[in-house]
Amino acid sequence: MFRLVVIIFIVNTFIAKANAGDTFILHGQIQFSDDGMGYGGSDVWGYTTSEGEDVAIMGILEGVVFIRAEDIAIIDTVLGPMGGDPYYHRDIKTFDHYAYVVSENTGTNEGLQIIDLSGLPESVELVDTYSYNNHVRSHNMSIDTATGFAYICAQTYEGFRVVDINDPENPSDVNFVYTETIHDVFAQNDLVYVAEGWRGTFSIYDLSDKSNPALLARVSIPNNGYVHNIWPSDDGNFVVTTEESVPKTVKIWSIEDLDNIHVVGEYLGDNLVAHNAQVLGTRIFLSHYTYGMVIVDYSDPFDPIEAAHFDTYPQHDEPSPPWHGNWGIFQYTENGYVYGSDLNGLFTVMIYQKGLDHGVLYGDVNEDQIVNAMDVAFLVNVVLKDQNLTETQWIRSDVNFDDTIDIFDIFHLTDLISEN
Ligand SMILES: [Ca+2]
Ligand SMILES: [Ca+2]
Ligand SMILES: [Ca+2]
Ligand SMILES: [Ca+2]
Repeated sequence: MFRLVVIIFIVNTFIAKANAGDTFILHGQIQFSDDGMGYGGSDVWGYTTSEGEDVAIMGILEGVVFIRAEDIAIIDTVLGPMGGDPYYHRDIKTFDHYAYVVSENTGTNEGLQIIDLSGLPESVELVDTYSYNNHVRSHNMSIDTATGFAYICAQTYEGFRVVDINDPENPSDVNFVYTETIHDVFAQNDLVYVAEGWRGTFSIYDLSDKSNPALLARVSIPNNGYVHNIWPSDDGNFVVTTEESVPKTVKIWSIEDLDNIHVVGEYLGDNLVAHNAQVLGTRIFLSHYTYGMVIVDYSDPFDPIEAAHFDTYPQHDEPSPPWHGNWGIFQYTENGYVYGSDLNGLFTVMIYQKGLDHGVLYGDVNEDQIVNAMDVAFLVNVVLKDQNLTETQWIRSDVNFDDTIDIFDIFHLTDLISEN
């Protein structure tokens, strides 16, 4: 009898591990050269070919490099400007079969680089560079892929350019939106979210009328650090902000009511300063400087938890500055890859598989550390028979967090199980 119990326990543990938590495994790395001071690597983005092959695009010392994720093979490098910026800031986005690159540097191929990706996975081609009214440098950009407009942070750090790229090889500036300060921008479906640096604010603009931008909201972050980046949730009900100052947290804000935008949850890694946040589904993907790459589960926005972590900078977890470690992270791939780019030129490919939301806590209604059909059966009983529950059971049964337990929790739990 004792032996049987032990065996069941082991099997249970195994199943629970197979279902709970995110899987985040190192696939491979490339160390690109730095400038001798430990800098050269900057942001990272990705592109999937029509054949379904994932290609990473990373800013390195000499420009941007294209790397096939599957075998970590270097495909091509497009040279970029290298002068005037000790951190070699580059920011990359894609639209149609093009990559667009901005940089803080001046020199070779300066301005907005337009790179044709139709030759991937074999090669890429720099089509042209574009600048407008002597605007050559930029810190960051975002492309609203739904509308074909690029929003490019001004080189003066005072606002953003509105650039029409519907004719992808022939961009044209159509407007300029002044903001007192700016560091980064995110655009989707004509909404433009702006991280406003030392102004201590973020703002949301409606750009449906390109000639008449409307400021929908501007929020002052109490006791702010340097407001570094902002990224909305897929449903647009939340935004996530980073502040590039020790020890300011990554913040999750409810923006459902634009007159009452407020923080609902916070996270901070061991090194006490995050860099960039990107959102996909119930996860926040963080590049977190010396702490490395982090995936935060915010399926319960009030209680975000670390779901996975990989330390790209094992030397230490010290706060910055001096700036070291993970600069960028990219997770919008087709084949489960997540890319990381580090300031010292290190490129990382991880294999990622999302686990159940919030570990196994929510949905494990019968408290046996597994979420499966038994929990659905339990929940059906609860709903049908109006069964009395302990407090813990009640919390776990409200799978969709709406403070009632009903048939929608059963639907939600069934979805959870089928998604995993
Ligand atoms: Ca960037
Ligand atoms: Ca570290
Ligand atoms: Ca269970
Ligand atoms: Ca519920």
